[in-house]
Amino acid sequence: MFAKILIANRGEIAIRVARACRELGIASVAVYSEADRDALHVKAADEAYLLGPATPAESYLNVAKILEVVRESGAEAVHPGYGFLAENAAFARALEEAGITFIGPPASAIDAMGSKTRARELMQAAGVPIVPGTTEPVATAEDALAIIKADIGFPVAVKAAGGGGGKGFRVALTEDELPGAFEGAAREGEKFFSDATVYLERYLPDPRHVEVQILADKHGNVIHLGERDCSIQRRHQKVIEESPGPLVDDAMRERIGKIGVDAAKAVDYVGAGTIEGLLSSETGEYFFLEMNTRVQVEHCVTEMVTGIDIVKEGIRAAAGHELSYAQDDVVLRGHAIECRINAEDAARNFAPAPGRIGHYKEPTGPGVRVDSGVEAGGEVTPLYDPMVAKLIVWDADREQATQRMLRALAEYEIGGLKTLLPFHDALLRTEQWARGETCRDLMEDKGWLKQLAFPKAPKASADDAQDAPTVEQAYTVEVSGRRFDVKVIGPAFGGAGTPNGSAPAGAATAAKPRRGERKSSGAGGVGGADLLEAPLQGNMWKVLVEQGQAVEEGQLICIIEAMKMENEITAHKAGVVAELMVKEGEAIASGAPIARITAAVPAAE
Ligand code: MV4
Repeated sequence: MFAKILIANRGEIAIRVARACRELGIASVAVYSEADRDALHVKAADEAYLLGPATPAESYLNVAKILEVVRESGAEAVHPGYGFLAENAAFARALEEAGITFIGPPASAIDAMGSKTRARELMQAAGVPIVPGTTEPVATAEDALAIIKADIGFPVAVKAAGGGGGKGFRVALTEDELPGAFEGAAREGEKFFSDATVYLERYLPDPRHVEVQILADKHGNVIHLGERDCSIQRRHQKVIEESPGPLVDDAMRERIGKIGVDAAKAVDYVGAGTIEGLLSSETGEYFFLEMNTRVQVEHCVTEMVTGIDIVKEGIRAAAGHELSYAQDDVVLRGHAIECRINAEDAARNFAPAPGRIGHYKEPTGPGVRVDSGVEAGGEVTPLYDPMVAKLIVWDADREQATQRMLRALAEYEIGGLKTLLPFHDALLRTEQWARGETCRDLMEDKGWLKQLAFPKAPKASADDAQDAPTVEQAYTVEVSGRRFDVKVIGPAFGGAGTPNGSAPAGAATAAKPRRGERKSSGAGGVGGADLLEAPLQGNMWKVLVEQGQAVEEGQLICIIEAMKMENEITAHKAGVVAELMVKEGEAIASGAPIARITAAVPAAE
């Protein structure tokens, strides 16, 4: 076994790996950026090294610097966690060449699965079912139309070959939508993966995202640990995961498990990996989508129902050990659910909500597991993933696990910033969740989400005005040299004397002007009321309007990418874009002007 492992990651997954190392008697080395000097993952490891400045490129993605720390620390192996360098074949190769073990599959397997067209070709050859479509890249929208008419039919999914996880994914329901979908997928592929190549798949209506957990060793043993259902997603980001899948019975588990094992064997996989696929709820067909060649965020639900430590098995496999389990040893017991606790505001389109964590208390008790990367006083920066913790519960069945999750969510106290805690609470109380549906309608419905985050806002302001407790405040005032004692009696809102120091949610939201919304108007038409400002810091990913264009209130103006999320910025009023102050690709500060929207067509200068 390794004596020392370097963990090339941060946050909850770095802590998860450090814990596995401790249990295996392996020394752990943390690395950190300047922004993470006081981070929890630094304390979780036996030693820690500074990589560099806060930006990922200068720290957690800095291969040269990480290799230097590997040498300096004397680590024999590197665990990449997920994200950052986890699926970077060049990094795996660089370690291999330096005689260091990469805790993951061989670089060739990362490469094979990295190109989605190549992966589809390989899977087809291995007898793994893929969504009907092309395995060859499609050059133009005209070529695509010919293939669709001959083979696939509409609706069709257009996907970037370098993509994955929903980036570069477009749908064309009809022929009219094909050129836009094709260009969109190609453009996004170029932007994110420097590869404009796209391929086509038949679009499946409302499928379930079902994935298979794989473990493989260097002796040719490959097993599966059953499935996870991750159908509850928002903009291709998973929000809630569970195991077993609500629609999967033993026979189906055996069928899709075998598909997963065949897929892993086809690329000589080693370690922990996941086959992602789509399960048609209509026909029960299961199709390979892609393979994630790393440990995943949601591995915990599988650990809870199988009792198998996936991270420890991955480390043991990398060290050349045989798997501790045969397929027959794997039994799924009970039901596990995971809620991702992101620092996001569900009411504001899931906008990132970075900040300093104030009060902090994690839930405990029977069947509850919290994998978190934060503590009281810790800073959540917009530079990294918004997921601050994962709340995982186990119970005998889905219904009881849901009740246990609601209990644990209620026990979880996170002060100082907005999180998805109230969102999860509301979602798990819906009929759709109880029936085991995909909740696609709920995830897309903006009105429902708004209601979620401010459940009592309109009612509270009306009720509280009547029933609010009153406070008395005594002042001494001086008028013309004479002193008087005065008492002021009024409602407890907003002033001193509110029980917990903050105004009720309804009153506070109503009173506080938010960025990007109308502000007090200056003189003339060029005042603050015209200005649309960036509600958060990030990167200008897409600008959808041009100067001089007429816009409706609520129309999409641009998309800012921050903390790995796309944030839609909409027009705060109807009018004309008199001035556009932003460009695609540039960094944007919080509060920076985006556009000036005036009521009338701007006069010629
Ligand atoms: C699809 C699809 C329908 N048909 N592909 C790709 C990335 C992943 N995050 C979701 N992806 C989808 N690919 C074809 N051919 C529908 C989705 C999809 C989805 C699938 C299952 C559960 C939730 C989903 C949410 C959005 C899109």
